[in-house]
Amino acid sequence: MDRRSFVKAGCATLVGGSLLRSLPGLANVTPASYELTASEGVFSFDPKQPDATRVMFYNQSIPGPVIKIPQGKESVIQFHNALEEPSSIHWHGLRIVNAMDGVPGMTQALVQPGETFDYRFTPPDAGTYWYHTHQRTWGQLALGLAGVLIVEESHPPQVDQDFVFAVDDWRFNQEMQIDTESLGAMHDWSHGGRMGNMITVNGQIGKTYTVSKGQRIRFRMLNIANSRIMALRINEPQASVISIDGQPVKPYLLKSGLITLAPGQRSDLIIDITSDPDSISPIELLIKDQVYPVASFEIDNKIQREQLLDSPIALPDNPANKIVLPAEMKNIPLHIGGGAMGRMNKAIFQGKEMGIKDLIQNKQIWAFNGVAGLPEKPLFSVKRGTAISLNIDNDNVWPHAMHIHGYHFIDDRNPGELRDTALFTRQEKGSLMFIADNPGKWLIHCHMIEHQASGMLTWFEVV
Ligand SMILES: [Cu+2]
Repeated sequence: MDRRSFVKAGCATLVGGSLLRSLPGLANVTPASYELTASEGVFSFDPKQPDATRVMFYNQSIPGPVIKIPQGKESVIQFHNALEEPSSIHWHGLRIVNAMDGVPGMTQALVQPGETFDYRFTPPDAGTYWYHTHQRTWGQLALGLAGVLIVEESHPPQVDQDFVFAVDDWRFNQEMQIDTESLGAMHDWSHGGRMGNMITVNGQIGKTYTVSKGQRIRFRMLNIANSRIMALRINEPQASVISIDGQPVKPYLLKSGLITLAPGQRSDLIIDITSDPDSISPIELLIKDQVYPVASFEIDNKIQREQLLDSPIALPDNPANKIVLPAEMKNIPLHIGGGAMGRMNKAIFQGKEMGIKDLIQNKQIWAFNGVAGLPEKPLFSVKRGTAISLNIDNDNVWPHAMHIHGYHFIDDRNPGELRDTALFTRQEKGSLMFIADNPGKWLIHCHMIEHQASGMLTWFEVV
């Protein structure tokens, strides 16, 4: 490739002439620099359909541009708010300084319309992460304010292609517009959250990935939906998990190609394509006993190699992988109550005990340890370096995706992996264990965003 076509190809990765800007060649002296502008506008989820849908997006793209930043080096992401309402950006899964965590009223002031905020941080761990609004998330995320963030390894495994698969769930009305009338519906908030009627991958209905037989691909899968748990099936038998929520794991082959991602969760796969040339290998979403193809590998007529690669696929360890938990930990019980068909009849909200009718009037229906919504006092306050075991009792009939800001934890139900978001099914118990070594104020919340909005959030402090 000559320099000119290289530059052209490089530009083609900037979705829709976006404002994403990097400063190549200066990375060692000046931090990598990007601009993200949140605005309202129109977007076409189906390129064949002229119907444009009103959305909120970053850099006029859904999802927002894939931001690639280096591991262990400072990056600056300049956020411009061109919305008509305040916003902020949270960097999901990144273990960064508290002031950059993007939680309005806790780690920063709201970014008002017309304002700019510089997010400046050094990600310690490589991997697949994402960014999204953390203001009125149940509305702004449902309208599109999310994107993928990749922290690049200095020595990534050799692959032929590196793909992003960001699956999302939208509720459209008859006019192919996002159903905004049902935003905030208490029925959704008290049940499983807002479920959509249209699945997209990378903002497209029926996304296709062109691959060749024998190719090795890296497949970065993310669930960026408000509330839908995605049970997915890859129809390529040589698909191995190499990382979970950004952190490397000992590679293992997917069983029957099945992978479940709760909202907020990610998994990187290495897939060696075995399907024959000129065939289609669908990626399916399973809902009860129904199967919905949501994307596909289109195998072209070339053969990359006759024999599949057998070179190692393991990722290098991140600093997060080196954390060793002590035998003694501070136990923090976290009882989750409420929701439809629950037994909760009262909870404390904004310092006042309320019956269920008053709670619902305040749009609250869930409680952590009997407290709905963000409490004034933290769930716990500890000295830096304290080992924590957050003992979760999901005492209700709904699944929840529990997310801890700023940390990765070991889940005693799957101690071989690190996560930042853990799924609890109805009545399930489990302990999320980590060392509270990063000072600041950090949120714990359900990543079914409607549950977060209706009570499921609290915070802790590390001093
Ligand atoms: Cu939940």
